[in-house]
Amino acid sequence: MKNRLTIAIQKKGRLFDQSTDLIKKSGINFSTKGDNLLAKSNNLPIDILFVRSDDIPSLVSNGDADLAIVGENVLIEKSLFKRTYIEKIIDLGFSKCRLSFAAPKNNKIKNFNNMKIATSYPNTVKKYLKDNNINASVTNIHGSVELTPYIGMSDIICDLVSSGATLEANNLKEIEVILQSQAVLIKNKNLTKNKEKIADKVISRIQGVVNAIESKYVMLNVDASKVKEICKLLPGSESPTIIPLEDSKKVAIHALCQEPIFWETMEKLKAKGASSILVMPVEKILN
Ligand code: PRT
Repeated sequence: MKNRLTIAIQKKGRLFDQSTDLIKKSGINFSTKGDNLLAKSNNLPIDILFVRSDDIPSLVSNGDADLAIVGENVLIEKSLFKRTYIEKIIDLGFSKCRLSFAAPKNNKIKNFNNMKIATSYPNTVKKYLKDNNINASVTNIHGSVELTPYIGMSDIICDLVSSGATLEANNLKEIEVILQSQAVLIKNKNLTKNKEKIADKVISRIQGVVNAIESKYVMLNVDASKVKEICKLLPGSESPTIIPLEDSKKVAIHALCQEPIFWETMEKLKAKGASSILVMPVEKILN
């Protein structure tokens, strides 16, 4: 594997689909068969490793994987109090969640002093307690954190929340968010020159896919006298293209908008006199 770049992604779970999708959209062809732990790309010198996301930070830090996709929550938990050779490269914008304290709904909590806290993120929680001068005990538990207050194992928990439905189903209320997280692309800091070259290509392609996610290509027609007003309404567009139309009073405006276009924006464009407003998805952007 000396001259092939290794990218580690989660084997199965919440990150798997979007991680494989992102890699494939970046033009790295590979096929996943059954329970294979390794897939070889057939168009680039790249291997994909399928592993547990918990193992990803140490694989990258040790150089067994060169790049990886992992939740930032896991990266922070594993990197606290331990020197790692990992660099965060890109916020990928998916698997967004937060690490929060939560308590049984009937529990009136004033502060966390002397509390028993159950969590799967002991390092992150201990750092938060230390930074905030809170004296509490932390118990590490890998699953079913939400049950621990009911069996007397904890007073409060600190767990990942996305929709809040799990807390609600377990009669718990969110008290305080201590970390916001999303999937991130990480890289080993000490790649060989050859691997660095391949990594640069992959990183630039992944950035191109991520940039494109929120971007839209907008085309519309408008009276030439309204161009300035219309351009002001196009979010995140640098320098729109203005094309004369057969009707000499009118022009077409084409713009790459690097922010979402909502119905409200389209309605405002229409109110300013724009017509034939087309909003199209963008697949990749290479800046
Ligand atoms: O791969 P490995 O087995 O080591 O990891 P894992 O078991 O942690 O995997 P998985 O697939 O559960 O989570 C992978 C990553 O997804 C996490 O590290 C986070 O970065 C991200 N993520 C995003 C989440 C959630 N949202 C999430 N809601 N991970 C877990 N949850 C759990 C949470 O722990 C709680 O039990 O979902 C429940 C709460 O969800 P809501 O929607 O009810 O609030």
